[in-house]
Amino acid sequence: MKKLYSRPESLNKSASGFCPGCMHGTITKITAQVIDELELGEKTICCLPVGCGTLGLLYWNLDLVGCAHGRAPAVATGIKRSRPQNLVFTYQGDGDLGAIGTAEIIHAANRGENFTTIFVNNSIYGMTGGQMAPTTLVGQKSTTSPTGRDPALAGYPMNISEIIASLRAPAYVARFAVNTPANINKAKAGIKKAFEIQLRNGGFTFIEILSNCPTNWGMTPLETLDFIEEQTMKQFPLGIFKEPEEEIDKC
Ligand SMILES: Cc1ncc(C[n+]2csc(CCOP(=O)(O)OP(=O)(O)O)c2C)c(N)n1
Ligand code: SF4
Repeated sequence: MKKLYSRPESLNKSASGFCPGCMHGTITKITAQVIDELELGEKTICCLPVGCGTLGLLYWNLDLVGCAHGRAPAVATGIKRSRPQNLVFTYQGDGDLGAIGTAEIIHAANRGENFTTIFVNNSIYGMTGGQMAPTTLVGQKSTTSPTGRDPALAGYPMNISEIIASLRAPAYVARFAVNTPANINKAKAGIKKAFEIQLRNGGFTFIEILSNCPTNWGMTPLETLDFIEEQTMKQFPLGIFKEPEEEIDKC
């Protein structure tokens, strides 16, 4: 019988330690599937963040670098410039990328560095217990905004993809979600496209993926998927914000 589904080669055979229902596991899996499909497992270097994505140190069967909080784009810049033959990507949460690491991601994008960032936006600091992030929705409760985010005190959520797409250099900037099987497939296609652009030296590619945090949102996994559809997407609409001209010509 033909085997249709198996664990990607780019993942280790360890059990997941992500919380039950957390979509970090799915995003990790689809990224590993893309690396397998491109047969790039031996050539890929992943720069990991601080946050729940750090757990990837246990899961990825790739060359890995654990980076200081928010600094993965700076590390990826050095690696890709010195090893242009490798596929290089960062995997970062919204606290890591959109708060302490804002300078690193904006300037790497502005320089048009030829690596890919996978930005997992679950609108909260997951690993540290659910504090407000720059991406927390207006009115969304967190441990540091127990009555909901108040723009008068904390400002409005930051739409990082739109900010990056406003820069001249980035090649491909898109936002996906992983709340339905169809959206998971689209996110996987977006990751593949970003990697393919990098492989032909097309410049900086940025994939934002709307995700969840059942533990700190205080919801069941299924409730979080509805929340993404009904609330998160209002603030963070899905779409392609920037793509290479030749891709647009093909459409
Ligand atoms: C320099 C530094 N500051 C703060 C921390 C504490 N810290 C660890 S993870 C984290 C937030 C992670 O949130 P996010 O990036 O959204 O990832 P998630 O866990 O939600 O996937 C923080 C603030 C740290 N480890 N290092
Ligand atoms: S704390 Fe949140 S983001 Fe982290 S593994 Fe658990 S559910 Fe996922």
